[in-house]
Amino acid sequence: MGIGATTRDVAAGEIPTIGVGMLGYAFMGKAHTNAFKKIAYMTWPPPLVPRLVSIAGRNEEAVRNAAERYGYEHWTTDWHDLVADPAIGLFDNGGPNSLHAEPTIAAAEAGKHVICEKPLGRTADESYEIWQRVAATGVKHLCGFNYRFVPANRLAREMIEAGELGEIRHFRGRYLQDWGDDQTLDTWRFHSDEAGSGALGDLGAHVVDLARYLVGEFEAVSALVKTFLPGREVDDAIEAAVSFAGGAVGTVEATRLALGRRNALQWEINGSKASLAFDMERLNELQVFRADGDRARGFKTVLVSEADHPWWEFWWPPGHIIGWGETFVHEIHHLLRAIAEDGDVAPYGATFEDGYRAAEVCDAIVRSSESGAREQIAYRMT
Ligand code: SOE
Repeated sequence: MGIGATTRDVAAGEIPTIGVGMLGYAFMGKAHTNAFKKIAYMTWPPPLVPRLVSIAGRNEEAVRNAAERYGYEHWTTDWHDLVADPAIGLFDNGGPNSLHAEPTIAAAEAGKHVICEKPLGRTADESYEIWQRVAATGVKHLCGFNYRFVPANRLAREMIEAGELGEIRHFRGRYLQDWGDDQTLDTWRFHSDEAGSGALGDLGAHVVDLARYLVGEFEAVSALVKTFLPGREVDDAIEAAVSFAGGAVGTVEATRLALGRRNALQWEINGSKASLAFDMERLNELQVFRADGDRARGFKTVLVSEADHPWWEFWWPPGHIIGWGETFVHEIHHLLRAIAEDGDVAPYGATFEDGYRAAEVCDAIVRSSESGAREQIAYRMT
């Protein structure tokens, strides 16, 4: 029996590749690399085939092992090598917050498209500089607010855009984790020089971005920033009462001390015609309430896994649910398509301007906690 030759759906070589340089091999290096590899065969045909050219990290043994594990062609302990490598067309920054600015700006100024994990910078000032310097180069830029790429959250955005909720009156969002209670843990996330802030930039920024993505721009915040653990340099929790430019009001909360809540990014939106609610620990489900007079009315659970649901053309038959890691597949696919087609990352992906605007809201939360007053949100424009 002959041995069949594999014939690709498209002639070999028709799908261009893009060389990837990855800064960071830990949590985000793993999540992003998993996405790069899956895009090549699960989002068929991919907009571009990611080629894992090189990975950079501070610890030589760890980064060499990561290169071998994931299949990067090269590894280095100096991120400058990624910026200088002509084979790299996409620079992916998954490093600590203190290492977001310089490498990302350098990569963009070397003509490479860039993705940078959230928070973009440690402060609004730093985020603004990153946005401005990178935008000036003309490369595509995406800030890693991956929860925009949960199918349920994209479906919610599309329902809101279609007017199915009516006038939006409330947004209440909270990101609850509990690993912050582990005082034996030594992570850059606990050091103010490396992280900038604690739960605020790490978790609160996600809530702020989702609020901007689903409801719109913030108008003002009245907030408290709280550190519980003795000797901790950064905040453990934030609580904010917020108003939106469109008239809605609500709350933003983030904590690393909600014992029992492992990764509970939860939001609820109440409109004049309907309400929606979501919980990351049940990420395939969207809770929907329609005030349409139905006697059996009440929140219903929509399993967001139908063929016509966002990104489900990549996956499985209905009900065969996906996981947290797939949000990065959707996110990076979105960027690769923008690169391949010279399209826009906005409005469904977060650009560096979104990264800056989230930082401006986070800075206002800190200012309000210090002043005890409500702080208005004012964005610096280009
Ligand atoms: C915090 O532990 C963290 O890793 C965040 O930094 C990520 O942004 C979030 O997606 C998961 O939790």
